[in-house]
Amino acid sequence: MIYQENTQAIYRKDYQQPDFFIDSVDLHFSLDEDVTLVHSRMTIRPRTENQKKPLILNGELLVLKSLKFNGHVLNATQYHVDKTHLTLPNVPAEAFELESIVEIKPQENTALTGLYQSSGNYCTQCEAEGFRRITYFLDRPDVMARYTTTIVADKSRYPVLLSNGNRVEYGELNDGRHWVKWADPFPKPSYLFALVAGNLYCHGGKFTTRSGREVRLEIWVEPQNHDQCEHALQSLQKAMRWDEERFGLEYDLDIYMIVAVGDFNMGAMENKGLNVFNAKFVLCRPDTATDDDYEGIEAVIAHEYFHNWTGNRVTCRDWFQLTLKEGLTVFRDQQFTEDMTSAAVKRIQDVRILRSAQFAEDQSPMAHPIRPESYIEMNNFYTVTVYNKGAEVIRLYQTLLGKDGFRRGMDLYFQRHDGQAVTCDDFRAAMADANQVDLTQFERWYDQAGTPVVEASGVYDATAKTYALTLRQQVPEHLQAWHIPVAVGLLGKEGQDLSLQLEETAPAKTTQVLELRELEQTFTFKNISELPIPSLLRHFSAPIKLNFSCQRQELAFLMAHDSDPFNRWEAGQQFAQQVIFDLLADWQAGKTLQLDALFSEAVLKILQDDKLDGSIKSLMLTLPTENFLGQQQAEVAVDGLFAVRQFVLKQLAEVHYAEWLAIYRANHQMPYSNSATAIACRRLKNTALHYICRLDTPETVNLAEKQFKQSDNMTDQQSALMCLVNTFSEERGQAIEYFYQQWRHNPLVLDKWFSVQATSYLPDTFDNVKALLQHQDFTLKNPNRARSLIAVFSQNQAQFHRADGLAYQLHADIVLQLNATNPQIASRFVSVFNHWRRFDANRQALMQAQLNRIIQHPNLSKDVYEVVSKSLNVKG
Ligand code: B3K
Ligand code: ZN
Repeated sequence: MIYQENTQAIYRKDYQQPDFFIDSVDLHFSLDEDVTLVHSRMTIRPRTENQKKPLILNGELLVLKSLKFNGHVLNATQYHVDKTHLTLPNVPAEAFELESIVEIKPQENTALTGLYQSSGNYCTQCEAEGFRRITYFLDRPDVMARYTTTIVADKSRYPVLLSNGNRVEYGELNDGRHWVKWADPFPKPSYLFALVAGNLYCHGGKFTTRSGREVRLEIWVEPQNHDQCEHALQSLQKAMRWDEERFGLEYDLDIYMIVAVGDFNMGAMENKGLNVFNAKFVLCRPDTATDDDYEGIEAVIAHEYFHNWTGNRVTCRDWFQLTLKEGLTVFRDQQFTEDMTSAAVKRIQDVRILRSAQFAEDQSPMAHPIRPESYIEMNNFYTVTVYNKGAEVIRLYQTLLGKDGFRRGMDLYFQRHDGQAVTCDDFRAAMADANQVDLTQFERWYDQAGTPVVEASGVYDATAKTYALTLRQQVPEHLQAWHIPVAVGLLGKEGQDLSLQLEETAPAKTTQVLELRELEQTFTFKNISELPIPSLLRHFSAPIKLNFSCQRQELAFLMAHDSDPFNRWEAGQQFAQQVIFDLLADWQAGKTLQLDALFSEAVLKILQDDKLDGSIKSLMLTLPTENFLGQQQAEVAVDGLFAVRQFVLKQLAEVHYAEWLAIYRANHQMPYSNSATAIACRRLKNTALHYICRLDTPETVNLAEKQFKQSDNMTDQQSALMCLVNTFSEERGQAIEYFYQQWRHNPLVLDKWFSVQATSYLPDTFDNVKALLQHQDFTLKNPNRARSLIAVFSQNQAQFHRADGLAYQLHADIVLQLNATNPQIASRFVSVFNHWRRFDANRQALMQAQLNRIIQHPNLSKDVYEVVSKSLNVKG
């Protein structure tokens, strides 16, 4: 299904308003096993009077059957069709109606964009540019139309027919088919269009808005999954309530539908009134889904719901503005989760993702600002930079303006732009105007790629009782200083927060937000009566790298005392990192390794701290990942990092064995529930089990095996399986087989079975992955399954980056296969090679060879072409 792709870049600076608008579109789908007919009738209006512009509609993989202009059939000389457009050279300068009939083949659609089939049901994915694979249209977000949609299909095979808005009419035909007509009263861009047809079960509920309107909620799933919907429904209800309370935003239609499908390229899609979801983010039951799955579902349901205002009611003018809706909506879902669970735990998890994935992207040839300047394939820009760094940038507004100031900005944004397609500048202007502040310099967060680096140093003057903190940003030559809020606290000898005053008149606080705008600024705190230990960048107040040289004693102190839980965790991570890098130097010099006693003692203090919440404790006991550690190096020391990290884990397991066991036992008794307390117990217990199992003795294997067999929930079962998979025991193979037999008929759990094996750090992992590729249940056609094995393995640093390059070769083979069937997934997978320049010469050469092989492949999709050409730095 690949046609010769146009690999020309599109630039933000070239944006032009559309020449035509489409005010309304009436769609009619006739779904048949062989071909689907799409009939569209559009009312089109030129943007300006007397304009003489051709009408150029987007369309791909469509077979045009007929075209009518104001009711008259057009002959082939009156229009032009090519692979990507339908052009009408002469159209009048007033409103007209255009009617087309096209043929499409959803059952052959393996790219999963446009209209396609999943488990025999029909569904759509139109963002970013999939609608053009359904019918000819002005497929761009600044063209907003009112839609009506009629779906006709066989009643027995497709009893459920859904689209956006309200169901307005329905009926039956005498040939066994039936039809339903939907009308969406809200004008929307084409990327929010959705259609679903199939045999689906409805888990229903309701929500009463604060103004008293009753909204019907429907979760649609394949019938066998009927008992896995309640958590999704409750998550939706919580999100709806939260958005009313926090932002004053109410839902606007009488019905809200979510459909779970098994084959989906991403997490979910916020289509107006009819979200389509990857089943992974809907379905759960205690025995099939982990605690992290439950939290993921709540977050993604909330995210898509929040888009109804940030994305749908106010949408993007063009795709360069993607972060306008995504950064903002991710920020909103993060705040929601912080409120529903624990602010500190959520913040730590978000920062871990930001650092491991987004900071890495900033170091790669695909680095881009949150508002990119150009793209070849838009789908390549649904990135951690646009999403997660975008969310950090939104958080900066809130940190600078306060929660109330941020809310004032949001209110003004909706007041000004409801129903419009706007830009990031419009958002920034609303924030500035509502708070009467100047946010000109703030635009650099949108313009400049890269992670800002800030150096901090402090001077205490005992006589003057002042502490002067100097912050210096390292700004690359072609860039300018960022506007960075740095939240700061100072700790006294007893670990207490000191009261901080910057100016005589300003109120004293224990955390002050300093605004760094210049290359270098010094902030002086008064009345500091003892030498303080600074706690910098509290709650991770900006997406930067902060360098501040800290003694190990100070890190241990912060780790034990900081009142900011994020920084308490951060101190532990920095401490661990220092320890690991020192050991690495020893390892490289061939010396015997010995674990730092102060570090081991600091870990013990955490283990014994009864006041610490189990979730935080478990995060504090988790070492930085190999991926993250590798990023801190000029050249990733693949084997050394692996060896040293394993050494530290095993040492900690041995030295504190009694404590781990005590923690395990104390937390193992708790019966299953979905409460925060029970989740915290499971997290802590399973962290302990992982350490215990490092010893790989008959007793530790036995402990894991018992938990594996006896647990009544997937969190515990999966954790135990992961422990066993990393042992050399006989029980390992038995557990793998047992789990397979137990769950082979549940695709989402079977994905876990593949993933757990792909994450193993045993030396046979690559061979095992190769064998799993041949497994009867493995397929590249299903994105979840492909990710569960291939993407997961490619993140297993030591095993994927084998020095013989065999894993690279296998990975490239798979990328080329996927290139022909699902370019979006292929392009995601190939991105792991973006980091090739960060490795040693041997691995560089091996990865580069694979990239060269890929780029020479005929019929490369533009998705893959863009990533690989940037990676190799190919011009043109
Ligand atoms: N807006 C969609 C992502 C669409 C990705 C298209 N390649 C999901 C989300 O961010 O909510
Ligand atoms: Zn989103």
